[in-house]
Amino acid sequence: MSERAFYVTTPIYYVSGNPHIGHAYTTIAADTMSRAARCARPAAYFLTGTDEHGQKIAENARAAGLEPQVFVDSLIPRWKALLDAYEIANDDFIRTTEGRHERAVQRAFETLRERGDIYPGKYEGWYCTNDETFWPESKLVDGRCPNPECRREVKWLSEDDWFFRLSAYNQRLLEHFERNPHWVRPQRVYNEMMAILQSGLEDISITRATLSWGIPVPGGEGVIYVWFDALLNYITAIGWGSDDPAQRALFERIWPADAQLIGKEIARFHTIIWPAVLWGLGLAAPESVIANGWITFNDEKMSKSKGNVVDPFEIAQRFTPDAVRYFLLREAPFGGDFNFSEEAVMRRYQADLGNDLGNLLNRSLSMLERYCEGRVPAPVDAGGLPVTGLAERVAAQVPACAFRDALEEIWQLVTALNKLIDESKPWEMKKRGDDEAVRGVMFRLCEGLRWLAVLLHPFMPVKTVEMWRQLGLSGTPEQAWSSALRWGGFPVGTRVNKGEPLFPRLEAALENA
Ligand code: ME8
Repeated sequence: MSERAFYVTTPIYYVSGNPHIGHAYTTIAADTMSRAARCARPAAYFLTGTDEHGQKIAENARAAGLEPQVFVDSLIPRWKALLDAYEIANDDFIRTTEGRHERAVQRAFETLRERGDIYPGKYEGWYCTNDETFWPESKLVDGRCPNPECRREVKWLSEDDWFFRLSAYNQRLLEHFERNPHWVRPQRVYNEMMAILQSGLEDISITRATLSWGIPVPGGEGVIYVWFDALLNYITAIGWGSDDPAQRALFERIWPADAQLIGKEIARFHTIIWPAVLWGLGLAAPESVIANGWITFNDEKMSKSKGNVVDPFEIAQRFTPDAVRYFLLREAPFGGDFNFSEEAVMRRYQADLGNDLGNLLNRSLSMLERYCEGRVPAPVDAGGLPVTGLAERVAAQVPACAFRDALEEIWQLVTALNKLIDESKPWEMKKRGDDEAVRGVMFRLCEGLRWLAVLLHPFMPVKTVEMWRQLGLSGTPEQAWSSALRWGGFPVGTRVNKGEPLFPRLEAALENA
């Protein structure tokens, strides 16, 4: 087990509008991963933030009649509120308009220029403002942006810019991909990136001579290209290029990132341009880049520009943040697309959470009160419950974003505990006067529920605290898995506090929707 903190990142989101459920999705996945890393490893560090430069934001600010900085400042509270709404436990929040980021980006630019990786040239070509991407003529589709989700008009640019020598890293990238076949996931995205590398890379323009909203090019005209600026957030936020020794020490301690979570549409930036920039700076590439699929709405990608979005605040309020977190991570394998509908959330809420988990807690504690005066009896063995190796399996699945597999593993324990009640029928044991057998079943139920609270805590940080409280346990379910998940750990004689159902039935109107 490595002593280095497990470093997890999300993309930094464009503050060109309000957040939607797609942004919440990647952030929830990263939060779950870092919470699990805090329990399964010595430490974790979790970064998220906002991308505040670029032409699109400048244009939206103009349309709103505001200066870009005033415009982004006005939107930030909403983006930060999203973190509170979903119990996100990030260690830092980086905004690309902060001085610490701007200074370090200029430093990175100067370093690469001194090393000859950045050189002056003339850019002539097409630019898509929506995607903030340069496209060669050969890639355009009917003269428009080739991204199938965009297809907007592109603008012709002809200007003196600075270029990054991406082509020089083509061979090293190919070798890196070949040597590390799992560093980009899912496999489909890895294959797509490999095909781009095999077709050959061209140098890329990394400044915009005619723009003024962005980080000024050191000793030059215009501003640094928004993607070059944005990618660097992952190192500037943890102290690369800082004058503060404590910050630089953080960087030394946690870089390279263990898992960089992104949406699949930005894989090229993160798996081709980003490692090349890092190598140019003499730094290591991240250990893994993992791309989530798209949340769709009526089979179309949900996006700010299409306006077909689900409000993450409303949905959290309706179903509770934990139920939405659970739904998003359980519904589809990470990397696959899936449709978002309230009906689908409701199904998971009622079946998995209400019936399977919530009722299990409720039934178990009711019986404990009835048969054992509400006190946890002495330990007995696990008696065939699927707990052997469970924590280890979940600890391996979560860092690979196999959230759905991990939840399915955990649910085997939920199912086994429900089956234990249904098959052993403690009420009949009691009638027969077999108190020892009743106590055995009761211990297994309580201990199993304690395991569930610990293992589910990274996924559902609020409801598991409530489970913990009802189980009468002290502290919180955020526990080091290696010591907490040893069968038999429930302190004998603990007095439980049966409470309200964990996932109460929701209003009938919604249930019939
Ligand atoms: O691309 N389904 O920012 P962005 C799933 N600033 N995930 C979605 C989603 C959907 N429908 N919509 C958005 C940018 N996301 C750049 C990133 S990083 C150095 C710079 C998530 O505001 C997904 O993670 O367009 C996607 O990659 C990210 O939000 C894009 O957010």
